[in-house]
Amino acid sequence: MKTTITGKPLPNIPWQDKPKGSTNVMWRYDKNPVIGRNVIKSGGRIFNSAIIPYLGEFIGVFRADHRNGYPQLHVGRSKDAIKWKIEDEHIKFHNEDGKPAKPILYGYDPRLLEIEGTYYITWCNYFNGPTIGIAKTKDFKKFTQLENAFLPFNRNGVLFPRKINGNFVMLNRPSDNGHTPFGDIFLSQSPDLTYWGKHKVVMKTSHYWWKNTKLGAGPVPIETTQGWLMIYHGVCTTCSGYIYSIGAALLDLEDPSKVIHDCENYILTPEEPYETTGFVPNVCFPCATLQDADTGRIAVFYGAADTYSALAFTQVDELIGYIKSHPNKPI
Ligand code: BMA
Repeated sequence: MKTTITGKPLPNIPWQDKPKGSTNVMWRYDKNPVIGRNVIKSGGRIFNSAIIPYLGEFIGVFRADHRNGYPQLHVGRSKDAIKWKIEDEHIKFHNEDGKPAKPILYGYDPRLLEIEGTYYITWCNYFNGPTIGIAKTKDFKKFTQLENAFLPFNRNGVLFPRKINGNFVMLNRPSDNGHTPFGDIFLSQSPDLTYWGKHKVVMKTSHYWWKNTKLGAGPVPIETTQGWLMIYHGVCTTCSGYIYSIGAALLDLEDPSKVIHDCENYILTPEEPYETTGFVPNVCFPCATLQDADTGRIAVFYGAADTYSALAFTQVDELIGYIKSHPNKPI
């Protein structure tokens, strides 16, 4: 059975065919990285960022680590989702009453999506420690910050692109205050983006070594005819630190707390110099995809080595076939 993406055609996404002879199910853009160091005045490194189609072109919310060390969120625009113009000024939020919100101390690893005509950002926000911040915008000029979704500590808050059974649904990853040495993916639900509950465990770490320390949801899940395609990061611990690889699984369409297929293998792991060398070596951290429902093409936008932004490609039917044929088996 051929798997297709449930969504709109988007023929202008970045794309390159798989290199001849490649055995990978996800392959890199040959001109990576697409964002290098020091492209804006305020920040040296732009990575772990989120992009979406907007008015026939592309827009994004980018994590820029500033010269004072704190990450902030910046808007960026692009005609082709490859060459980006990122604003020097970071986003200044308003409260729901229209008054300027208390400036955020830090914001990182944003995810971005549209639900029913409103754009939402979720990110890791300081709230006496890291938790999940939420904001909305209609025009990427005025941003309204909502209440934080959870108590600290939590990271990798990723909303589904539509309500499911009447609720907003968010994947998230309870954590600690530092470089958390554990972490499973949970799911929480809300009728209004303020009150969150009905928490469920979605996916736990695995005995397979590349994902035996912690997991975190990556881009906004992609709806397909076979289930929600959840691209995630899996982490292992080595003598010289964590290694972040990219994995993929399918979740049940009606109850996405149920994993219907998960894969024993990573689909991308740090190999290229821009992934293995940088501020934090050996990190591939996906935060967004662009996909074309007509062809099943998926472009994955990922942070590399906490320093660069990069692109990789996959095709939905091939990827889901790969997940199913390499199951994450229990010991
Ligand atoms: C995680 C987050 C990510 C980062 C990763 C690797 O805890 O802070 O932003 O990419 O560590 O340093």
